[in-house]
Amino acid sequence: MTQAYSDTWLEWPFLDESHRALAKALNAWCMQSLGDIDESSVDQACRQLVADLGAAGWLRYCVPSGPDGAYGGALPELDSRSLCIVRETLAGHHALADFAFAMQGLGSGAISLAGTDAQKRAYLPAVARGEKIAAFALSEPNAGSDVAALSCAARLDGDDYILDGHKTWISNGGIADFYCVFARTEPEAGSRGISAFIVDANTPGLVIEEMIDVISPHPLALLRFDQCRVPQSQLLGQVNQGFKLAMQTLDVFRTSVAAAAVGFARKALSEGLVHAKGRQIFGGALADLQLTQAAFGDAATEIDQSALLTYRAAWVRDVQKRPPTAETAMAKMSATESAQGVIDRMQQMFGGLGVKRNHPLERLYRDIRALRIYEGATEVQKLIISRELLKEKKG
Ligand code: COS
Repeated sequence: MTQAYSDTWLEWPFLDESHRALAKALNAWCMQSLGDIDESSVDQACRQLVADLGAAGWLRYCVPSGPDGAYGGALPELDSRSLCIVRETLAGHHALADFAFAMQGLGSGAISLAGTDAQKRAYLPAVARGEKIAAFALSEPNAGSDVAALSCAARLDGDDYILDGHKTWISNGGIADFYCVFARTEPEAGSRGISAFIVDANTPGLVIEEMIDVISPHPLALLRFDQCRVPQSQLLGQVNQGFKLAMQTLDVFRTSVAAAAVGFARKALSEGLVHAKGRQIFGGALADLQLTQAAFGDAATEIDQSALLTYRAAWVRDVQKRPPTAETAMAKMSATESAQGVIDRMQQMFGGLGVKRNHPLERLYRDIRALRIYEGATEVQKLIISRELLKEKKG
């Protein structure tokens, strides 16, 4: 039997047998387990998804395995290609499932990269089992793209740090068990005066000030730190090195945002193809029209371009073992921007149905939008790529 074209990407040289097996096994699990998700409460739906993904073992790809498996991960190191395969596959089934997986990884990523052995043992196994929900708290009302301008303060008081300030757009805010919080430990020192902390959700002084409703609803909150006392043992990595830790964490997880975008785009194309073959118009099938065929030609090519950039970036980190900063930024920018276009074009083919509430294309149209913004907007990715190039050419 000839292989379906839409599966051939799994044969690309960036991936190995373990990735191919992972994609197939996860896809089979999704078909069985992600059919009926009760979304009447997104908070409850996400808690349940984290528990289910944990029980099935998929969250083990969010953390490293550690000595004698002590950190609970599937592999010795975070493997970007596995993270991408999981997100692309989940995104092709349900955006909330992708979200639940992604945030376990991003929310604990700074611990995986820079935590002490004790911190890793305390948090990572529970993240991998789906028993602790993780969150990454970097953005502030006045510091999003310009994140070095953040002002949430952490000052040393005896053996504790005291945190004061706000964090916003915090995914899993309100349902998380702990937050990796980036706060200013050195006033006036810009990016060199930021440190990271693990703050347990029940710490007095950590207040969920507002739950934020967005077009593709998921748990999202504005947090307030009000004299929030955190022991020094919760400092994550070196003092004043938090900005670099945030950037390194994003270098890993931004690639997986690109993969999720590819998953959404593939789903849109697949829905469009089925629809165009069945829909009768002007005495034939919608698929017979050259305008329809042109849309498919563009969509399939853009999806492969994005997927190639995505798995190239993941491979650079996993196999070449060098920081994939520029490659990741290219993948994130290209995949999220082009997925929005692919989804829009496929939605157009459905006419009125495509904008009907909860039609698969209507959902995808909303689900993709935030990916062009979160974990570094497209405009920031352009800056990152260009800085990497200019660094090489000293004027
Ligand atoms: N890995 C390691 N170190 C990095 C790094 C990376 N990917 N990127 C930057 N750094 C280091 C730099 O080398 C520099 O180090 P020194 O102080 O030793 O010179 C330091 O961090 C500051 O870097 P830079 O000068 O480039 O910082 P800027 O303030 O100009 O910020 C951007 C650069 C815009 C790229 C950064 O703020 C950014 O990524 N913003 C988007 C943030 C984001 O994704 N927000 C969403 C939050 S999650 S939803």
